[in-house]
Amino acid sequence: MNARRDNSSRRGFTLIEAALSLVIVSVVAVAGLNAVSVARKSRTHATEEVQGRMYADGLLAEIVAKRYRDAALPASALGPEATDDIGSAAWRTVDDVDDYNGFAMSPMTDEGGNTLSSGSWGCNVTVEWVAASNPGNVSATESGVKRIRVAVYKGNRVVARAAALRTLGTDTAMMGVTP
Ligand SMILES: [Ca+2]
Repeated sequence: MNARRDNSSRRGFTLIEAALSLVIVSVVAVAGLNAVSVARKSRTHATEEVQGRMYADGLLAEIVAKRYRDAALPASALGPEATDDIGSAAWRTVDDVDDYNGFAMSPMTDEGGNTLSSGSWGCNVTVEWVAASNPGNVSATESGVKRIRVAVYKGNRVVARAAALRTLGTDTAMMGVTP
């Protein structure tokens, strides 16, 4: 009698153990899958950040290579002049740094209109006058210094940012032209 009771209680305990084991295995499996998913996402983000950095640096290099301001209309406001075409043509017909103010594109293309990315990539650009003594302060009027900021995104995520200062004096030093 006693022996039978011992046997049945041992069998019941084993069932509880089995149930607990299943729960533990499930929890461990879910945790493992989550860890794999997080690692994969982080690797994807790291790869995208390298790619985003290339797009941002490439576009910034294109912009800073332009003249500081329009040669024919040096006193014009920030942004493209009537003779510039930065939006509708396949290629960008621009001649100065601030023609890119407000510029946005998706997918990424080079200056000649060649596609560099899928449609999930894009960017936007801001060009502002900043105080010569403090490039962190935006200036409402011509200061001789322009700050160019490029933000590259993929989907809804800003992947890379790049910025540079371009000065009026650089036109003479770098290009041999009178600004
Ligand atoms: Ca222009």
